[in-house]
Amino acid sequence: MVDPAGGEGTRTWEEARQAIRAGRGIVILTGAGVSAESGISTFRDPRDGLWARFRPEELATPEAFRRDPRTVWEWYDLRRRGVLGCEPNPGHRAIARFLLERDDTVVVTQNVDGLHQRALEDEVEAWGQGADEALARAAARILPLHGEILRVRCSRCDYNAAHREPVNSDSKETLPRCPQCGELLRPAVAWFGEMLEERVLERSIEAAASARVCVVAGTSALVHPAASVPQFTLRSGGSLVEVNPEETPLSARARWRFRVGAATALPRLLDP
Ligand code: BV8
Ligand code: ZN
Repeated sequence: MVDPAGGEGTRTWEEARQAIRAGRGIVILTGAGVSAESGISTFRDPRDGLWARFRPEELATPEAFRRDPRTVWEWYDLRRRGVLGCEPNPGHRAIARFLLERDDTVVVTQNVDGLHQRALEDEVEAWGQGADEALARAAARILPLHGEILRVRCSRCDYNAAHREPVNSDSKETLPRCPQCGELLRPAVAWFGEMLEERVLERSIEAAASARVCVVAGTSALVHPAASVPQFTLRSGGSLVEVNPEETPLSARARWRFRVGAATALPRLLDP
């Protein structure tokens, strides 16, 4: 009997739910697919016009920024406006509720859109006393493996700050400059060919290695080292739950696979 939501069957959903709820130590690895239902195009979604003009592999690199910082900033400014115009979807909200409920949960995200953090803020809005403290504790367990698009950092010194203003890429002179040293500012994200932030990667691997279950949602599992994080859960005897309408290189290793969108599957898997 195939479950109307696309899983292998209601029993399978229940099994996966039990494994997640019973497990001490849960890691949730998310990719662009988790933000797709918020209206943010994924990286490998050929349908979306945005990628017809801009190729991530060509622009999300330090070489592209050195060669043509204006076009790179034009692309990021477009994406930043898109992110600011979007809302967290039920998948982000379910992850946020689970993070708030379970202090043994870590979210390792490849997404730079900040929607996990915003979903947390939305979820605690209704809280009264203790909301700020709960929010801070949960937010510290969201690990932005590839950085954050609504932050900038200096391409020379250690300046790093939140930055949501529109960026005018009309000329090199209108691009944002570092207030400390005057060098060009760049989006505070990890580009292809760049090392990830050491401490964030270490914490992600530590969390995965001690997790009983790793939920892998909305990622094609093609980008490394992010795609190797779930391997650490498997190596220490834990299980994978995959949420993705498509097959991925991790599918064969997943004990449960749900071929439905994250906004449908995550509330069903994570809510009490
Ligand atoms: C590094 C920030 C050391 C920028 C990004 C080992 C093996 C192979 C390759 C490498 C390797 N080591 C290094 C490499 C090279 C490279 C790499 O992995 N290349 C890939 C393309 C082969 N890795 C690196 O360069 C990394 N650096 O390793 O440093 C080093 C240093 C020098 C030289 C060598 C090594 C840095 C990688 C970080 C790149 N930065 N983002 C920005 O965003 O602008 S990556 C970018 O891709 C995003 O973060 C994105 O999240 C990420 C991965 O893509 P996904 O999230 O998976 O998104 P995608 O579109 O691919 O898939 C979406 C999925 O969702 C699909 O499966 C779809 O079916 C599904 N879906 C769709 N709708 C839904 C859904 N799922 C659920 N619900 C839905 N509704
Ligand atoms: Zn500087």
